[in-house]
Amino acid sequence: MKKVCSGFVLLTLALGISAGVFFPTEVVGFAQFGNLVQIRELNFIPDALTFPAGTISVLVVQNREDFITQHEVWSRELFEPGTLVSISGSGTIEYGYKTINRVLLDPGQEVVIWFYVEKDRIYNFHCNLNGHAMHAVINGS
Ligand SMILES: [Cu+2]
Repeated sequence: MKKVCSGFVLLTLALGISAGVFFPTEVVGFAQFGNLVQIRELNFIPDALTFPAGTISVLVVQNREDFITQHEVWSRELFEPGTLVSISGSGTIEYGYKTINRVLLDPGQEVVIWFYVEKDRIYNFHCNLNGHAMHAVINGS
């Protein structure tokens, strides 16, 4: 299962970079960084990450709960215009007015978030679904 998922991420990276699907051509060379967060037992693991500033990076969040626990990923900073480049994956993306509200993840689902990392910027993401109080943070440095 783990190999299939990392294969999917690599395929996504390869397709995005080679086809230029997700990026304007001038930033293709910078899209080299990615990190994986898994959700287990009502936690984002890891819950603190550092991404290189000045890059378009990819964050993959996977729901890996053993039981039927749905989670959400919502983030003011990641989803705001000017930050978010592309979003995909098997989760359910909910759109608001001109922006993305959140992504719902059932066990086994994942979201792939491409975003522009600014220096010294903090990107929080959360799940408050069904009384959860889950939080993780990405630092741009
Ligand atoms: Cu949750």
